[in-house]
Parts: sequence; structure tokens; C-alpha cells
Amino acid sequence: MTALRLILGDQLSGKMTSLSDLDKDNDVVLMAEVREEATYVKHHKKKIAFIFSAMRHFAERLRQKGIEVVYIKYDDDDNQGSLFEEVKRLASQRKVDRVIVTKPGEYRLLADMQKWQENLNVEVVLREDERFIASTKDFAEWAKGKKQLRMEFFYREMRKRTGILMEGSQPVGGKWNYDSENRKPLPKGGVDVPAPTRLECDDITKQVIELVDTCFSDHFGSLEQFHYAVDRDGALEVLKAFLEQRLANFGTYQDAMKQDEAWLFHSHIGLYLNTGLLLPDEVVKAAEQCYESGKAPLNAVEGFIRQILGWREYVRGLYWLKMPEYKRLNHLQATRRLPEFFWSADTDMNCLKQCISETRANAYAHHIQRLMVLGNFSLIAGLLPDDVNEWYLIVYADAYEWVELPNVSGMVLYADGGMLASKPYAASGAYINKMSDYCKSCQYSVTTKTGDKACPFNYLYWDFLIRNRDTLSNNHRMGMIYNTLDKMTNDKVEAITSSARSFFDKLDSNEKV
Ligand code: FAD
Ligand code: DLZ
Ligand code: SF4
Repeated sequence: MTALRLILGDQLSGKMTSLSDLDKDNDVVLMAEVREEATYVKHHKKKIAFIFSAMRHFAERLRQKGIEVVYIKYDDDDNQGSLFEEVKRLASQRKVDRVIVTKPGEYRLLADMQKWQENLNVEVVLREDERFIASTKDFAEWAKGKKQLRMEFFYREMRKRTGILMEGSQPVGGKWNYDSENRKPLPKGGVDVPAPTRLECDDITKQVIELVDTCFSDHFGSLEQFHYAVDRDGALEVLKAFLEQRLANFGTYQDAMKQDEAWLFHSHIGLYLNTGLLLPDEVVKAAEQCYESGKAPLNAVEGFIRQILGWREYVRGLYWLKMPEYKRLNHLQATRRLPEFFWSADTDMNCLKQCISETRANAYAHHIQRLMVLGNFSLIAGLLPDDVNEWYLIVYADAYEWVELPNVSGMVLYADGGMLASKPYAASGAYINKMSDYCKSCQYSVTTKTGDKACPFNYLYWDFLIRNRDTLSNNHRMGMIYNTLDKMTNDKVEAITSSARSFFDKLDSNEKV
């Protein structure tokens, strides 16, 4: 009896269910760098380098444990180009009687795998991914019969279920959520931001970088200064440095942004969590321990834990509950194509220029950059959800559809009509000015509301509300904003719509904005 155990590029954990009952004497593990996965969207070069290097390190780790691994490199002459073809070839070479794989994180690949058995003539066993704290079944149970699926209530259930930051049945400190303390910009006098952990590239990573440079030269992003961890030890080092040096300030400055400071007080572990180098329960427990030992305050620890125990688990549950329909949703009927400057960063809007340049350099931007700069612009400019989703899936090293899609279509674009967010996260330039120093170096004036010199976020915000009045004005959380709009003079409204019109004319004809 030989089982072929397939490990995907984001399944790099010894705890994968596909490895659970492995028989070292008979079974074989297959890992394959393939064109189909590397190009179904044109991933950022650093994302591919990270995944290939982490895959190669994980294969070594399995081999050191005495497990047989067949590893297909991207530039192997006879690389078959797809996971299915690689499985098929090995299954026939080795007279395999079972293919075992943990379910993938993306619907498209799951749908493909569900057809493998009939095309392979071998049993294909798809196992649940148990790296998450809540199973997809747990989420579906929680969601059953609910009109609204609010993250905050799911999160409270998760706190109760796991006992994390709980005293009996009550939340530690008496409140479930300390977000109101977590919205400060960086202090005017400055604050010392610890440098992110930068790990040296070993020979495996150097080889992979060369390969990516050659084979994916037309993909977005820079390969310069690759410093990500590529194995579990490295990922644990990054986590440790975060817990010791940045967690205490994570909450307070969670929403802050600063020119030329890409990393701030965030953890930079999303890519490790999403590939299995770190597991969510160990991260959450390690953060809780920092509160218990007095190393970090409650607003920071609760805020951080909520991202993982709350948001991360929630979006995954929502994705599997609502796919495949979720991907087709476009509640606001947005149609504008993604502007070229999302790739080139060639825009006079300094906030966008900063966030896109940092994304191109690092395959990383922190949450508020993704949500309130890049996402906010995508929302108020009415960009097509398919284009925006593809962009986010390409550019971030932590991007897989299960987590990217609900964040983009739900949190950013309101394309799901409010399944995830109770109202669109639209904001004018005032928000960006409050939370960052971007506006100081911008050619536009954040205090000017309309006209050529005005910050485009200012008039696009109101124009968005005007364009979508029929769809949004019934939302009770939008009532006050529409009241303010209704009190505006006709001249003011006309100035807003005409500023927006000329901005869109320039944008649509590829002029620099
Ligand atoms: P931290 O700020 O230190 O947060 C800690 C961890 O919490 C993250 O590593 C992540 O695992 C989790 N987390 C935080 N916010 C979220 C969230 N909204 N949803 C799910 N998990 C969360 N996260 C991804 O992992 N992959 C994506 O493709 C992705 N796309 C996003 C797209 C948009 C438009 C937005 C608004 C957010 C997106 N996020 C995504 C969530 C979040 O921005 C990133 O997880 C975070 O910026 C990663 O950096 P970090 O590890 O320093 O996170
Ligand atoms: C993202 C990615 C890339 C770039 N390349 C590979 C690959 O060559 N082989 C592989 O097994 N996995 C890769 N991945 C991760 C998969 O795309 C991921 O497993 C699915 O999208 C499901 O989440
Ligand atoms: Fe962005 Fe407007 Fe500020 Fe310029 S003025 S950085 S466009 S918010």
C-alpha cells in the first residue's frame, strides 16, 4: 500500500492532516513548483521566491525525518506544469493506491481536485485543513439562521470557546474590545520604531531568487533585499522579535501610517501563518502570555489577538460559506478598470504612491494602508471588483483567495452588500491626514475640497455617496452622512461632481493624476 501525500506551497507544517498517518516505509510525499500555481495570477516576485524557498526548506525538513520526498523544481526539464499532471505521473510511476491531500485554501483548486479521482483511477482523499482554530463546520453552525454575520459576535464566541483572555465567562479587563484606544497617529515628536527582523538569505533562497528573476521577469515587484524567513525557525524568530519589541505598541499605533516607514509596530507574520510556518493557536497563546507576564498592555494584546482569533478565522469561515457566489458579487455595480498607477506608482497622490511603492518593494503593506488608502481609493473611485481582487491577490506575500477575497470584496468594496461590513469604509482625505504624514509631501491640498489642487479623496468621497445614493441611503448607518450631503448647496454639489468628472476623465485617458 503506497499513499502519495501531496503538500501544497501553503501547507508547510508538520501538522497537516495529509501527513498525519504517514507510513515512512511505504509512502511518498510530493511537492511541486508548477507553472499553473505560479501564474494563475502573476504573483509578486517576492511572493514566489518566498513560497518556493519555503517549500524547498520544508522538503529538506521532511527528508531529515526520514520521509521520502519527490520534489519537482520549477526549472526541471520534465516539469509537467500542473499539480494534477505531477500527481498523475508519480501515481503511475510508483503504483500508488491513494492520493492524500489536505483541502487547498482556494475554491478554484478544490473544485479541480474534486475531479482528480475520476481522471486518475486512484482514490483521492481530501482531508480537512485543521490548522485553523474554527473549522468551516464550526463557522457554518455559528452562521446558521443569523441575518447578519458580524465578526465581533463570532470573535466573542471564539474567546469563550478557547478561553483566551477570559476570566470564567467574562472577558479579561471587563471589555471584549479595546479598539477605541487603538486609533492614535504616531506622536508628533516621533517614536522609535524597531527595525523589522531581516534574515540572511541562505544558498537555497539565493538559488530561488535567481530562478524567479529569470522565469518571472514580467511579474510585478522587486526581488531586492529579500529578508523573509523561509522556515519555521526563522518564522519563530520573527514572532519572538515582534512579541518582545513591538507588541506593546501594536494596539496604540495599529492604524498609524508614516512616510517611508513600511513596517511600524505590526507583526509581519501573515505570510508565515498562511503557509503553515506558524500556527494561529500558538501565536495567540504567545501573545496572551505577554499580557499575563506584564510585557504588553491589554489594548495591544487584545487588539492583536482579535486580528487572528477574530478576523482571520472569520474571513476564512465566510469565504467557504459563501463561495463560489461570493466572487461574483458587485453590489455597487462598480465598473472602472484598475488604473495603471496601481502597478507603476506613478501618481501625484502621495499616499497612494507611498503604499504602492512599498508594496512593490516588499510584497507587504500593513492593514490600514491596504484598507484606508488603497482600498478606500478603489471603493470611492468605483473600481471593478475583479480587477481589485486580482491586484491584491498578486501583490501581497500573504495573499491567498480565502483571506484576500472577503477583505477586498467585503471589507473594502462593499461588493457583498454588507455581509461582512455594516457600511462601506469610505473616507475623505481628512482621515489619511489624521493618521499619517503623507499629506505634507503631497502635491494636492488635503484641506481643499474641490478643484484641480484639491485632494481627490475629498471630492471622490462625496461623489461616491452621490453616485450610490439609491443603494446606500437606506442603510441606517449612512443616515447622518446623507443628511450632511442634503444640507449642501447646489453649487457645492456641482463643484464636487464636476471635480470628480474631470478627475475620472484624466484617469480614464491614462493621464497622470
Ligand atoms: P498584523 O497587523 O500584525 O496582524 C496580525 C495578523 O492578524 C496578520 O498577520 C493576519 O494573520 C491577521 N489579520 C489581521 N487583519 C486581518 C484581516 N482583516 N483578515 C484576516 N487576517 C487578518 N491578510 C492576509 O493574510 N492575506 C491577504 O491577502 C490579505 N488581504 C487583505 C486585503 C485588504 C484589502 C485588507 C484591508 C486586508 C487584507 N489582509 C490580508 C488583512 C491584513 O491587512 C493583513 O493580514 C496584514 O496586513 C498582514 O500584516 P501583518 O502580519 O503585519 O499583520
Ligand atoms: C502561491 C503558490 C505558488 C506561487 N506556487 C506554488 C507551486 O508552485 N506549487 C504549489 O504547490 N503551490 C504553490 N502556491 C500555493 C498554491 O497556489 C496554494 O496552495 C493554493 O492557491 C491554495 O491555497
Ligand atoms: Fe493622499 Fe489627499 Fe493626502 Fe495627497 S492630500 S496624500 S491624495 S490624502
